[in-house]
Amino acid sequence: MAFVHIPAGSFAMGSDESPERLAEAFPLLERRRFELLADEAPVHTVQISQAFYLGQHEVTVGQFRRFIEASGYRPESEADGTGGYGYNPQYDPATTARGDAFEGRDPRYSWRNPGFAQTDDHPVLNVTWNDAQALASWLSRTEGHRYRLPTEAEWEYACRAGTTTRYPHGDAPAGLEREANVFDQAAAPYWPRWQQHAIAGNDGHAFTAPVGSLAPNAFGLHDMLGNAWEWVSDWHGENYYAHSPSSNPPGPADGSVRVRRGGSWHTWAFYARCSYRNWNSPETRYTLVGMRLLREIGQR
Ligand SMILES: [Ca+2]
Ligand SMILES: [Ca+2]
Repeated sequence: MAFVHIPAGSFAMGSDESPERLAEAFPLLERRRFELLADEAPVHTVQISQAFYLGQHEVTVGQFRRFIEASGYRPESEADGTGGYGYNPQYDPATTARGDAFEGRDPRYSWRNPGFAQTDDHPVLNVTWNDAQALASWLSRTEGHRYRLPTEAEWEYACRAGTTTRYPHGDAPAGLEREANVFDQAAAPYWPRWQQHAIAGNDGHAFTAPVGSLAPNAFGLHDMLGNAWEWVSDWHGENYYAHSPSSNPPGPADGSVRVRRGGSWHTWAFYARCSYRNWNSPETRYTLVGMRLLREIGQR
């Protein structure tokens, strides 16, 4: 697993763009979507006081397989017998109560199979927050360094890499295709009803891309935006930014859902902004959700 040295520093976390401004930038989206972003505000200065190493890439299928084989750990999608989610071109979201975009849960789907082809170099999907904890604990035990998920603040600091715009390259969705595998012209033909939400560019990948296929950010990190959503360590707190500590905020002390960041290969540009927060219960596994690990500096 390749890691990149991320220096200590400070940055402006979050976004307080008004619904009006966002509506101008994303004219195809309904207004209610812009009014559900209160958890991104206020923008606040955060100090990251310790340098750290962050995975240059999302954890891959091959890396996860080596963990499973060496440790004997059973991922939740297999251990509880309910499986994960997957892409099935015959599946119709209208047939389910929740209207999920993907078929599941179904034991046919797991980290081994999200319904489309993945090599060992693609990001692992259908892994839970608890699975990520298990991988980090096992690596910490076997390698003599402390591995963990990044905090939400560490993640956004690393994603922004010194930038203050919606995306590392700027505010416009145009150009995202060079740095992020998102819902683009390659993906649109598979999802005719959402075609108009695809970015105008083509990133070359209808589904996941092998990690590191797209351009890195200024820290040298690949796929922080797009490809697979990434679990972070924090519980989600709707009002957390208003009172979080300014130095190394660890997230709320408790909660019911864990944050994931960065969007995925299936995500519209609006939801692939650096500041966007989404969340799920820690045992959620999904076709779009993977992880990236942080390694602390020094011996444990
Ligand atoms: Ca794509
Ligand atoms: Ca990602």
